[in-house]
Amino acid sequence: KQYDVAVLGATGTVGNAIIEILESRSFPVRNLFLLASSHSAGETIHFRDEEITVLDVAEFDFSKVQIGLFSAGDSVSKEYAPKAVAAGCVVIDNTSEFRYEDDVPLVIPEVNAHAIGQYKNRGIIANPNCSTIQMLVALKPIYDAVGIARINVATYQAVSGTGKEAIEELAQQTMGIFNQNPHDPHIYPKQIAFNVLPQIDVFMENGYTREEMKMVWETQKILEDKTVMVNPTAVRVPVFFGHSEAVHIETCKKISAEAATTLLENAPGVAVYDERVPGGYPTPFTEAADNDPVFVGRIREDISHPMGLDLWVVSDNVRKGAALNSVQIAEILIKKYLM
Ligand code: 11C
Repeated sequence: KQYDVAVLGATGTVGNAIIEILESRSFPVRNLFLLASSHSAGETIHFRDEEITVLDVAEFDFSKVQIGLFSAGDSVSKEYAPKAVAAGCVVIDNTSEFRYEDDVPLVIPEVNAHAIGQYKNRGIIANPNCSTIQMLVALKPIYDAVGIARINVATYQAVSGTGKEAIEELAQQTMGIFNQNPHDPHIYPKQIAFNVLPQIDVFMENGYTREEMKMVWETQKILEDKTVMVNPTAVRVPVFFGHSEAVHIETCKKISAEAATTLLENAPGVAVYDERVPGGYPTPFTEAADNDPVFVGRIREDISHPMGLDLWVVSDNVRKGAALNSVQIAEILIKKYLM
């Protein structure tokens, strides 16, 4: 069976990756409709053997499609997801607009694919934040085996998480430093080139940023476990593609580094790269960018805590953190529910 699919946000970083992944994974697309704001309508994007013209979402009739993959920002999803659902389309939404609503499933296929069936509630399936996705793909096998009481995580997040203009800002600032042609910050509050910014998204009343609180809310929702304590510090680094995370967990029962490694080697979506020699660990540029797995290295028992385990988790934030995760959800949706 084939499906008519709309990609909303088609000209963005995640939208581009969704289109490429639909093609490379041979998703059974009959007609692909590429949608964006009126500003980007009229551009063309290559898919299979065609050049497809991007349409203005405001003029699109969603009854033409069965599946909508949305990644154009919260306010766009807020406006168009209900319209698409009313027209009979199932929406897989990459924004945070519906993630925290109880009747909207929040899904990482390797972690909680069973929740996809709840799409019937509202016609919407939410895709988690990229930093949550890679962390939970790595932690789920350990959570299942020994339980996790607490997660302490520091992230090192690439600028592609912000979008195309941030990629441009890092490139311009980097070149500007060598050409003595400084490029002032526009997208970020301070220079990102050759710098590190301990702020992603806005500050909340409790002193955490919204990106950090997303990791707390989403972890508890996806694991269906409010007892898991999460303490994140989210940091933007001058990397183009691939988020890294130093993850420190306290398990409920002791697990050795060796046993955790064996679990991770057999876990779906995970690639263990942990050689304890110079360079024997995953990095965003060399391993993660343009690849699908969540890479895990530096697996070791925490010398400061009897139940502690440390991991280094790296993944392509645009692919597994967004586009690939959405397409994987769509694959399960069609196989299990829409066939
Ligand atoms: C970043 N994690 O790296 C963000 C981007 O809630 O889907 C994704 C925001 C989201 O800036």
